[in-house]
Amino acid sequence: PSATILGYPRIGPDRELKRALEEHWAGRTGRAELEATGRRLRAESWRRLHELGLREPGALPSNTFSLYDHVLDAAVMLDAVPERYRGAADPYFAMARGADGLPPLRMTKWFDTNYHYIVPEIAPRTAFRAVADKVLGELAEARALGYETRPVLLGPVTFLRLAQAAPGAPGGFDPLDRLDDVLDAYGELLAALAGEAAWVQLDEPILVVDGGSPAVRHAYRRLAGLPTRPRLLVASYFGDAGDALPALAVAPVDGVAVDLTHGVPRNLELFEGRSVVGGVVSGREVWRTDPDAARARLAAAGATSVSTSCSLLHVPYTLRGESGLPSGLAFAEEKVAEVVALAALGPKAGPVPVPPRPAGEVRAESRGPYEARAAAQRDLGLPALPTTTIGSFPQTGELRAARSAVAAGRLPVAEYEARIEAEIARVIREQEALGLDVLVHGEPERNDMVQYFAEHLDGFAVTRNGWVQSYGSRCTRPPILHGDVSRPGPITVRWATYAQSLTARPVKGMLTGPVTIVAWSFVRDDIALRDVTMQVADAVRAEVADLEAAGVRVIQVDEPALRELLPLRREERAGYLAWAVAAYRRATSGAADATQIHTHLCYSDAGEVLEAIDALDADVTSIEAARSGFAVQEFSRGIGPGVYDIHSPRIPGRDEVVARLRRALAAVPASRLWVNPDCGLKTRTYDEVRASLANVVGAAEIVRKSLK
Ligand code: THG
Ligand code: ZN
Repeated sequence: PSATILGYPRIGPDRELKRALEEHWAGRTGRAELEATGRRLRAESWRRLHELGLREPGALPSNTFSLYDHVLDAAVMLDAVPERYRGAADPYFAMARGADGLPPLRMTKWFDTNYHYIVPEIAPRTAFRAVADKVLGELAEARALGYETRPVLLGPVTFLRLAQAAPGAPGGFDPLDRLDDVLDAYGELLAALAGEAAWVQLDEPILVVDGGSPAVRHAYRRLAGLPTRPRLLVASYFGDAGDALPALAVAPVDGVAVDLTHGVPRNLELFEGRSVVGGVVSGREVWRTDPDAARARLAAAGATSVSTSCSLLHVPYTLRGESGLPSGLAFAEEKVAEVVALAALGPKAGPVPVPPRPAGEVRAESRGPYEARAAAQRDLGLPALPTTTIGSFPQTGELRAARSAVAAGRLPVAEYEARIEAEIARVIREQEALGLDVLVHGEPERNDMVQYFAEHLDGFAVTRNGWVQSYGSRCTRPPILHGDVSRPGPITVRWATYAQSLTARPVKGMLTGPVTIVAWSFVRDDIALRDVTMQVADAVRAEVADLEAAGVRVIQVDEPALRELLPLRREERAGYLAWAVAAYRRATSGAADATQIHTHLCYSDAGEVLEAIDALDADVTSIEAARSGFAVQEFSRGIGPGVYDIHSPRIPGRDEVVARLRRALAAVPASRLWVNPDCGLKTRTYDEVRASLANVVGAAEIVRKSLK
């Protein structure tokens, strides 16, 4: 069989695109310099992929590069640019990031990955047309370098299903209502590509989520029925497309790509005689592929080509340059080599391994009832409407410099720790001066919280340069959870107790929850995710116990990724939420009733997970609410609806916060209402933080006086 991949990272092996973008946005470089960096990165990727063995015509994908996001690129390709952005100096970046006075389009998670895309906005009258310059440009660029590529386009059904209705669209309008008009534009694109490329790949990951069969059938009958077009490869990924395959198979598309990493989908026999691209090398995990299992799956699927399960966008570029990592890993380049090797070996019938099943039962542990805990916590001496913050304070340039200096051995550890203590002392003084009730140490010792815990737990490895794009120019370096997780010793206790030693007010210990730690890591796949999460929960539980023993009376265990791990398929969600809640409770239920447990979630449209949030059984939940009409009455325990939006530099007025608190008091009793910003403060400046928190504390005082 032949070898290919569905897509490749684009941020650059050394994050060259990130730097180029940020220089450009800062106004230090022009568009031409940015484009030149893009061209260099594309050329280098094709050269490297060719060198690794993707040599047949059409094996190399093109149009997988993006200056910001491939879904935004698809909107531009269809000219679905909302009118209000058209006058901006740069409409593309205005949609992505906003421009003076113009907020950006919404951003949300790309299926169940940690990548975020820009949500296109579709109106009943959006005038779609083909804008083919990017796709034709990349094709020509590759050809000039000697490569015949396969252009990759986001497919029409996924594009419309991921889009949102434009503001002002009539109620009941669904972007999918515009399918025929979008298909006209795809028809023009395919006609333009007909003489230029033998194959085009249309990405339809939506096929694995749920039916949408009529739209799929209709779309591909029309596109495959076009008189002038390249051959069409429809790519499904991120799961089992079995249910959607019959609808696709009735259309005369020329090939289908399927995710074979967790089994072989039903109904593939409907594609007999056509190309079946077998995605046996995971594009989103970092483990080496078992060649026997992969070959057995290729055989069972009747695959004619070997590929990755999805784009390699979700993994770092290469293991070269890394050290101290466990064996058995493969990043993007190593995965390409696996694809090439498997194609050379070919399929071979054999046993197909099944994914590991979770061990044992999940039981959610519990503490005493909320009322008993609230009574036991009364000696904390908190006023009504207690004020607090979510945990982080601004990270200064000096702190970041000190962290990299100590990592590089240029700064003695004792000197680094002294600087951290000085910063903690400063943050405590700031909070006392502001008059906050429950203080935090400010997290100066942490950069990314998940990275920080991974560095202090056994069973994790961290990379030197394993960056993965999160959105636009932003990246994370996901830790690799490869072994049994355990906690060799206390992690946060020394900083929390140091902070507590400086003040008579309660200091809140700050931990990350087990679900978020696994959601933002690459996780071993030899045992069930649930069982891995329980190991992490035990490590967090031990840290909670040590904090408590050291006299910390308030402990926050954040779970911002609780909703992120929600399975794509509806029928799997309840099962997931049950174990996610059990893991959180395992982490927190060892705490005495007198210890106050807080949690924080970074979103407000909790919708589907609202019950699960309640089931976490935290004494206090802080949640984003500043930007939405969040329903505080849904909570039966302490609740801190964020009183202002920290994602914007705007300082909230005191009266505005008073009004928010009064509105909240209409729905929750004063005994359960907390007063806090809607997220951590690390991305803000001290000036913004001081001014905002002063108004928050002032507002709480005013409202407190008017009680009773
Ligand atoms: N930590 C981790 N994963 C995450 C988030 C996180 N995934 C989801 C969400 N938050 C993604 N959001 C962001 C926000 C900011 C950045 C990355 C992901 C970011 N990164 C720095 C950059 O690219 O310049 C690098 C940070 C670093 O040095 O570690 O700003 O919060 N794990
Ligand atoms: Zn948050």
